[in-house]
Amino acid sequence: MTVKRDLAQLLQADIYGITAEELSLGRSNVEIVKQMIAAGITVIQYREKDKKAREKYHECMKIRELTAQAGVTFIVNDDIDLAMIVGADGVHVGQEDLPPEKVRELVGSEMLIGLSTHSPEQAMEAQKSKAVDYIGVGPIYPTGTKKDVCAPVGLEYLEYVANKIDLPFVAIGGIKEHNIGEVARKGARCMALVSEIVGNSDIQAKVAALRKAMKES
Ligand code: 3NM
Repeated sequence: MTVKRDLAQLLQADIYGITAEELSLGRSNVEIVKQMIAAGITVIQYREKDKKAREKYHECMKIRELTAQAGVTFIVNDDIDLAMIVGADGVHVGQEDLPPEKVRELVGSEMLIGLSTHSPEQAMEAQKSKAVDYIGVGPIYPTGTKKDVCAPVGLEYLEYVANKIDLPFVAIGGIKEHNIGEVARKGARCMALVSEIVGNSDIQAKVAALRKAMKES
């Protein structure tokens, strides 16, 4: 079976960047994406809960241009229509969004579909569905970034996924420089961090420090 180009890239990524303008110390989502690319991040998700569709469209068009130039995989959170219109590489949905099989019908066979999961049952179901390319596994630790998320599932759920689920996965939720080594030791190779990256004034230095902490684990 051939692996989609963007999935192959995702499988190699150590850090998965996600935007959050309200935590970005006054910098725009586009500026943050530029800095993530400069830091060598190869998978970036546009996550924006507060803006209207037109503004999100303009931001995503710019981000698509920047990520395409840099060869970075671009994923849009939640908005399937937006992901399709801007030619994103993937769309990431949650448990309460449209079922992944239905998302697949809309986006076609090439676009990546990511699904947030929070329990072994949800991971099993994602694996069975065949429509999902990768899963998010979290929240590993408490997080204030995602408003409606469940209580932390801890490292136990991560270990379950690392040992029992065949899908590629991204660990998420409350991951910081001080605990990223622990997450790596439990079997995660790709980590998504929001506040720890966008909330830092020197994103390149922070990403380098995160990589070092992962390697030393
Ligand atoms: N999804 P931070 S936790 C966007 O568990 C998101 O599915 C989660 O932000 C999940 O790195 C989360 O600042 C927020 O804790 C992660």
